Amino acid sequence: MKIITNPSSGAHRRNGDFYRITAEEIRRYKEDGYLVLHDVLTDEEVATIDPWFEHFISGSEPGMGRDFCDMSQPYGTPVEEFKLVNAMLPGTYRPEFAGNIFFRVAQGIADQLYEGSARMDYEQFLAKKPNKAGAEFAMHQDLGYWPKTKNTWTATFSLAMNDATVENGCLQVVPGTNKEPELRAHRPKDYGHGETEGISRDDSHTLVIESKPTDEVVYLPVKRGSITIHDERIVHGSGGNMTDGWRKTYVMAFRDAETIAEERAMGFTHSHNDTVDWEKIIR
Ligand SMILES: O=C(O)CCC(=O)C(=O)O
Repeated sequence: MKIITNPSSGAHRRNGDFYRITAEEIRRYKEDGYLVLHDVLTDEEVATIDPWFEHFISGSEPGMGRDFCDMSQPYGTPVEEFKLVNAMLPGTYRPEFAGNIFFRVAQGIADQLYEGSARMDYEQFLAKKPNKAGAEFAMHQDLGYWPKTKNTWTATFSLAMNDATVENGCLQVVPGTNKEPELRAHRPKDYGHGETEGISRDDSHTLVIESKPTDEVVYLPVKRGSITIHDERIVHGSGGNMTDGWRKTYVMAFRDAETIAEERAMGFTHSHNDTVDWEKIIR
């Protein structure tokens, strides 16, 4: 099992809301499609997000529709049976949460990666319940979920709200897949019914790809307050939670301002309540 870390990063990189990354890290991110940065937020800073996280993951925010769902099971799964709890767009539902410390620090890192054109596109809270082997996030490429746009670059930040470990289902990536010339085929997850015929994105938001025998997974465990960043093409996902505790992460994606405008013009906001015609806008 290969575990990737980045010991030279750490709290010494912070100055106010700014977290400095090195030219070598920018080069590596562009080459490898992912990056690990340690101690990006302090424990106290993450603690300011904790109550929001609990509020959304417990399903306490009213009126979310499909934006409160399980990413490992079909829409309509009873809440008490959720394994991989997903709350989309927390700062849209509660604007007073937008502009939080994670956003401010991540924006500064995104600006270093993409020289000033990066804007926040969407965010989500993900939480794997304890002892849920099925709380897997199926392997995918993020671009496989999204409509076709002229520009595709994306930096997706994932802040560990608690320690993410191999055992509780931390992020896994397949290095090199970010350089594959073609995006892999994605299909709706079949939830064990044995066939995907007739299953659409209206039934299942979760998409899956076929893994290749050459795919070599590496694991990105990170402590609370540390982050991973991945690009839009790298094959990634995460395993089930085999521990007695939760795994909690706060995902925030940055894209070019024009790309976001293009998405919105298609009616695509990353809300699972969007009523886009996938046949028309899928890549
Ligand atoms: O952190 C995870 O479990 C997977 C999240 C993911 O696939 C993503 O942020 O694109």
